[in-house]
Amino acid sequence: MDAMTESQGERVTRTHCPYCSLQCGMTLQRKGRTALEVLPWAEFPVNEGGLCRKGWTAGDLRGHRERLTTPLVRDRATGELRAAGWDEALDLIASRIQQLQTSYGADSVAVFGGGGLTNEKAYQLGKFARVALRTSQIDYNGRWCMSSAASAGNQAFGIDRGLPFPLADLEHADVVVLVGSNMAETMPPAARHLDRLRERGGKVVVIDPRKTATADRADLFLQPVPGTDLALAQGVLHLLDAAGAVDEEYVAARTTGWDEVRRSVASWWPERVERVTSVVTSELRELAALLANNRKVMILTARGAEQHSQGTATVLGWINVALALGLPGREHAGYGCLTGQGNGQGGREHGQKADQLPGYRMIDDPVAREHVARVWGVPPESLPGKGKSAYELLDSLGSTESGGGGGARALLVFGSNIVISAPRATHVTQRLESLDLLVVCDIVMSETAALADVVLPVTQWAEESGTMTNLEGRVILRQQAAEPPKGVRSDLDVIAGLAERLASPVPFGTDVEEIFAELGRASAGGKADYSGITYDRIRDEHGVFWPCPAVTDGPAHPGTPRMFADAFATPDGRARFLVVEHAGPAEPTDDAFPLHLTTGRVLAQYQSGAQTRRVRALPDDGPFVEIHPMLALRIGARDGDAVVVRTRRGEMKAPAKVVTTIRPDTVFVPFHWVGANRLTNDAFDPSSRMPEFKVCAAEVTA
Ligand SMILES: Nc1nc2c(c(=O)[nH]1)N[C@H]1C(S)=C(S)[C@@H](COP(=O)(O)OP(=O)(O)OC[C@H]3O[C@@H](n4cnc5c(=O)[nH]c(N)nc54)[C@H](O)[C@@H]3O)O[C@H]1N2
Ligand SMILES: Nc1nc2c(c(=O)[nH]1)N[C@H]1C(S)=C(S)[C@@H](COP(=O)(O)OP(=O)(O)OC[C@H]3O[C@@H](n4cnc5c(=O)[nH]c(N)nc54)[C@H](O)[C@@H]3O)O[C@H]1N2
Ligand code: SF4
Ligand SMILES: [Mo]
Repeated sequence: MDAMTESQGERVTRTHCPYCSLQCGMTLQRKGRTALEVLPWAEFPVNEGGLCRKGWTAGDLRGHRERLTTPLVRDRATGELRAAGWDEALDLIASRIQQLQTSYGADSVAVFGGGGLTNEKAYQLGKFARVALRTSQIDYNGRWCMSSAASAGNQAFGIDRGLPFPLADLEHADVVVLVGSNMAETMPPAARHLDRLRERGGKVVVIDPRKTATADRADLFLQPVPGTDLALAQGVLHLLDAAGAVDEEYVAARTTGWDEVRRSVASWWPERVERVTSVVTSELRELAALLANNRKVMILTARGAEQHSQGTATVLGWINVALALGLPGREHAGYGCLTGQGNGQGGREHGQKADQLPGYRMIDDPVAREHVARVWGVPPESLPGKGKSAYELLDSLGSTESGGGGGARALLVFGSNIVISAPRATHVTQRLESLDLLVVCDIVMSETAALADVVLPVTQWAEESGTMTNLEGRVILRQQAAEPPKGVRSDLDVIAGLAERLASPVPFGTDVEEIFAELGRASAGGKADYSGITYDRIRDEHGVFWPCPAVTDGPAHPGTPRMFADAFATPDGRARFLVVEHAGPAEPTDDAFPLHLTTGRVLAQYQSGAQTRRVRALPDDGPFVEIHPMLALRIGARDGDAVVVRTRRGEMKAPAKVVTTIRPDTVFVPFHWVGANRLTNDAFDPSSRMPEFKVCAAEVTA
């Protein structure tokens, strides 16, 4: 298909939405010199022309008056940011980095990436950190996104790909169970698959402490106490075993570890589950019966189940259920994670994660180091080892004299608005303020950029090309539709410019297709093998699913839309049942903080809001505190009254939104504005290092 065509003198480009992991296909039509009109791209199978309101309005950030168009440098005398030339800004960053590394070593400089960056940027950033900076200190905001599901997938299946099947398979299932996903608001065009499934007579189950717009589509809705999903999964498995619903043949042929897991759920009888989760036994039995009596069952987790100090264990608990039913590998059935950011999947495959090299290779594996170092043209022993995870990296920033953890003294941020989105954000902001050098590349003056010593203005989605990997593992093409504003450069230019000034042993290019080809070579033979994918194939095939190895003698590999039909990616090809124990939230409620605080999203805003709060067509009413009428009565607040939410970390004030759809013992605050993360707990999952964004102890007062 011709991606860029001339129609009636106007340029039309097929590309994808800049925001979430659905990566909806869209057509951009150039209007006049700079404006772009968003139009449907009906043939793209994931969204079939449908977009949510964030997608329809995505073009509004182009030509926005708050768009950054010149580098800014903080003037030491006045403390203010002032305009600077690119050479001045890049020279300054490079010389400060060199001074710091000479005095304090390579790890005194850290890099923080983002799951919204293209594969090419993520790859170059990981390589830049290890080769040009020689620092081990690199991680990214994807650690806060689906890392618990990634960790569980790796342990149970030997591989981590969000959905192991195309999204449209949902509509052919008999039952879809959504554990902690508000799909109708976080991926609206995906909800059509639920509607079609129900039209066919299939059933949707939603598990959420709030009766969301997604729960309105459910045939069965369970409303557990936040942080108790693992107990629920254990209870379901207990009932399935008791009912003889376990697929013994599948378990024997394709898995290991069932006997231990079977024993571990023996004591999770329904009454005990009800005491922990508050889900009544009849509802639990109803769910177990639905799962036992249907063949094509899909269990999908999202952030509600995953952003917990037991996130990995919780996902493993649900994977145990899926394995017992024999689902993974069966047609139109299985377990999957709904990833989040535009390139949440690809972002973690190419080396921005503290412990990973491209192709989903592990940085402490000598064979992986050897392979990647050869592609990079550097000695394997020059590559640093494993760094710290996102929160640990931020928590350690600054010298010990400044109250820091003796970690890095400089931080380069590409594609994250940490001040809003980090847990225990007040503390993290203090850590950022204690740095000797903070550099932020962004398209607008985010709250994090506002703290920086140097701000670099970069291109945004419609102004650049590159690949993204959506929630299905489908590698798709973002195609440039317009020229960037004068003065703006790509993240790739920034990386190349700094690498040159830092006397990198190898040069960094900026040609996206060449970078993609190198990424393919670096990933070849790894778990996420992209070596058989080319830009032309992506254009012709509506994206290509990894793994897709290069084939030298014979027809091209077709890509892998569906995984696990014959084997899992573990050494013996079998999936692992793993014993997990429910422990509950890291911070239980008590007399001082008797409520569960949970956080999440609303339809019209995206993440830290840096982008969507600036789009005028999207409603921006600021944060709110969602509470139940019974709680409102206890504290004497009415709908719209300002209320204060307090936790052990801090407090925030916002209008109450009184709704019957939330549990009376639970409070919900969206995190798109300053506030929610002043409250959240920085306890994290021992395996994925995912912070517990979804539950901590709180009190609300009028
Ligand atoms: N509109 C919009 N869409 C987005 C984004 C956005 O910012 N805005 N961000 C994108 C990204 S990066 C991500 S990661 C995805 C996230 O997509 P989702 O995971 O769907 O979004 P959340 O709102 O974070 O959480 C989902 C639900 O989890 C529930 N929940 C809270 N605590 C618990 C719990 O303990 N157990 C269970 N079972 N449920 C719980 C919340 O009530 C909420 O309804 O969305 C993507 N899409
Ligand atoms: N309390 C609470 N906190 C949470 C969550 C929660 O559910 N509750 N969810 C967590 C999750 S799942 C996520 S994914 C994180 C997300 O949190 P953030 O990392 O803050 O996500 P964004 O707001 O998308 O930040 C992206 C920034 O990069 C800029 N940007 C966009 N494109 C580019 C680009 O190509 N290059 C560069 N250099 N910059 C670009 C944007 O303008 C924006 O400032 O928040 C986490 N924080
Ligand atoms: S669902 Fe996600 S990818 Fe699709 S239009 Fe909305 S924000 Fe964009
Ligand atoms: Mo996310």
